[in-house]
Amino acid sequence: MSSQLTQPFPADFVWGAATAAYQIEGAVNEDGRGESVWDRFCATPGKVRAGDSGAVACDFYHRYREDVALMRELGLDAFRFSIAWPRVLPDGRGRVNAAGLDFYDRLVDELLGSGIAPYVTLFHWDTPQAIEDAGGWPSRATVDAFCEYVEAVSQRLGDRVGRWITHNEPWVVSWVGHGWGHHAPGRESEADALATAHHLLLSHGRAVEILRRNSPGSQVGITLNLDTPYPASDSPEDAAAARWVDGMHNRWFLDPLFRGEYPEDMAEAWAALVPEVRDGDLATISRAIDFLGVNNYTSPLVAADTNGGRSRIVRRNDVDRTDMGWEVVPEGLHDLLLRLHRDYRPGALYVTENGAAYPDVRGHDGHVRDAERQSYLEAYLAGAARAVAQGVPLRGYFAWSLLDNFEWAWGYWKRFGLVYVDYPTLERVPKGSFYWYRDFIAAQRARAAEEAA
Ligand code: IFM
Repeated sequence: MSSQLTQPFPADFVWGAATAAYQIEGAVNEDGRGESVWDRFCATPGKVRAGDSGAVACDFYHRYREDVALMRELGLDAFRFSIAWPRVLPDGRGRVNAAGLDFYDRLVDELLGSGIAPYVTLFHWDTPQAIEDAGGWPSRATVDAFCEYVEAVSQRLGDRVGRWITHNEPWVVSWVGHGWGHHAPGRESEADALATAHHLLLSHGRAVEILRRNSPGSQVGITLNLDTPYPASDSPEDAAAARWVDGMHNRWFLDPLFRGEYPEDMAEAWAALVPEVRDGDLATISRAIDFLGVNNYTSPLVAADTNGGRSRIVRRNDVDRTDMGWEVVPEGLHDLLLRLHRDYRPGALYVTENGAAYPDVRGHDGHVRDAERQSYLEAYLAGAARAVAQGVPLRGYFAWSLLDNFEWAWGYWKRFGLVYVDYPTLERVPKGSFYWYRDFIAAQRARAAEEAA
């Protein structure tokens, strides 16, 4: 049981772990899967560290039964995974590949048979290359293509999937993939980034309507990567800089989703870049959803940029860092949850990702000791528990990630898993944090049962 946690989580709190298709599945050329932008990006020299790719990854495509057994051992209530659009529609649109859907059908049944609820993300970044070639997310036509894909998936799985997440981290897709080119498809255009953001949001709203029709009774949400930008001082300049970062990371997505409008200050600043927003778009984007998924790892300290920029991130010297260099700021998650509840009132919230990379090694005795990850998780869970005690309707928590996996442009160098993956053999080795999380979940359940008795 956590030393830091003072408040217990509610009895019906959902305990989970999260993954994404391209990061774990491998089998990129099997059963009719088409090419994705990540296959292409990985094959482009210099884009991904050490030339790594998701071609094999954790081979989850073939080993999912073994991994579901690990989830059972953990005592998970839920597993969050994503569906690869190019497995379902290899050409992006048109022909549906039944063999691709069969895989997810088998996975969903395996989970349900194990008492684990599937939380399905529809888009976790693997756009079909054919869609990119036709204009990609900066093009409005991709919204229609995404809807075709959502129709196909929800017609097949809508009877058994109870939780749908339309998109994962549209900010990352927009800025990291289209604005700065560090992720697939590698575009470097601010206008493309903002067009992508609008089309992702619009496709989310359209998908909500499709999912309600094809998967009645299910709950639908979206996952955003959000943080708490703290001003570095009390000065109005630092406050304005933190507000800018908040606008870019958070409000640009939250305001249209929950208020049906883009934030005025940001829209003004980006006036020359924003794409066409047609009548009705914002009503579609702000269709009612059942929950907001929150991915949070760190929170920045922000100061005014004296070199003429809008803001500058200040390095903290008094906090720990993960192997990504990300600062460990658990109060950032607590403050974020409170702020989301106060300002946007989503009916329910889930932490759909939280976790840390550390340079794990397997000891001579075969064990992986990752005390730092355990402390990280304990501290963030304590922050989440405080938010629940303060009235935030947080309904579940998903650790990122079940397995070490393909960490995008970092390749296999960064390990986020509760389970160590020995890539040459693909052997799974539960880390210390795996056993800690298992015991933590069990202790939470025992405490809730005692209170109910
Ligand atoms: O691995 C990613 C995941 O795909 C999206 N959220 C952040 C994780 C860690 O970088």
